[in-house]
Amino acid sequence: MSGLQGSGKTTFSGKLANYLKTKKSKKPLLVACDIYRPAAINQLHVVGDQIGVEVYSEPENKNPVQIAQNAIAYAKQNGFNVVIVDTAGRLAIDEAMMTEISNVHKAINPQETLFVVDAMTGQDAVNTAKAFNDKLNFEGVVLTKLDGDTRGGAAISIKSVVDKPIKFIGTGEKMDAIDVFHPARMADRILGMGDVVSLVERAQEQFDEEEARKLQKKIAKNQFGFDDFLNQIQQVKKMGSMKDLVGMIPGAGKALKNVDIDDDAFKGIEAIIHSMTPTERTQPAVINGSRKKRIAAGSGTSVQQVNQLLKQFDQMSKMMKMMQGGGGRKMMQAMGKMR
Ligand SMILES: Nc1nc2c(ncn2[C@@H]2O[C@H](COP(=O)(O)OP(=O)(O)OP(=O)(O)O)[C@@H](O)[C@H]2O)c(=O)[nH]1
Ligand SMILES: [Mg+2]
Repeated sequence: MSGLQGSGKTTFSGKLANYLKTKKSKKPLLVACDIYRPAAINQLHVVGDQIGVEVYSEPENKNPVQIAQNAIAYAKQNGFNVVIVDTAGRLAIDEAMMTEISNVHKAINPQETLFVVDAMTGQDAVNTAKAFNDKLNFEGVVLTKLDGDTRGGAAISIKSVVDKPIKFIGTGEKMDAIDVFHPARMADRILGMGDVVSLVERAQEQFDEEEARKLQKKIAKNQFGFDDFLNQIQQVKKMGSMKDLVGMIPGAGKALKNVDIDDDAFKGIEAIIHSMTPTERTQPAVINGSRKKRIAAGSGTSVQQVNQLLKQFDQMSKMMKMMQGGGGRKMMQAMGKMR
């Protein structure tokens, strides 16, 4: 096991031993080669006790190469068929420590050398992986702490930089929180995030600061009218089709897979606004019964639809006004009433 300090080597060593013992009927031996951190040996013993796997350690020996070699000999004599060597965490820039792990590696010539990396470290992990790979030419990667918010985007980068497979993922602190790596699942996970990123990017592309400032002034002066509303709809439409946009919301794509999203959800609203006179657009209050009838007829909608839009517009205007005043609490109250 190789990797940075705190990446999860010791925890994963335990998880792997447990996995091999319970799922693959192996008899593993854990080896404590971290001679630096005072409690490291003890930590591995605690892990070993938890899963009922023997731990080989030499508390007095300060030579990890020797300890590893002795452990292999001990394993051979005592009927173990897998030896898992836990090593001390080290920085890739620490030459002495990198030489040490390289020496352990050469001395015992393991069938598999795994590079353990904390999924939360992001792009830094890529550089580290490269440095360790240059030294050890490891067989595979273990991505730990994938139970957090992290999406594991670094996984793809590591794969492409060192061209080594990700073999396992760690998804928790407990000994059974280990999974064999499934590329498809990871892709889903990463794409879930990537789409939100593109959604935000698209919104930013359409966002015009100058326009936003003007709009803010209008709202403050209570001058936000249907023309501005129409404008906002155009902005949203520029971001792409409704189906595309909804698909970018994590989870929504799957949930709404079979739901037909009307790509022109705004069509009716636009038609209604287009049928209003300039006065009606800036002062919706003048829209009385006969005007509503005229607007409905002109837009090919019903008076009911016109009413609905007027009501929504009214609520929206009120809400915007409150946001301007910084009255967050008032707004929440208003929203409560709306429901
Ligand atoms: N949530 C979560 N925590 C983990 C996971 N793997 C390890 N940890 C935690 O991360 C911390 C560091 O784990 P260790 O296994 O001690 O890491 P290490 O690489 O051996 O650390 P050093 O020996 O100090 O270099 C511990 O608190 C672990 O419980 C994981 O998959 N998920
Ligand atoms: Mg450790």
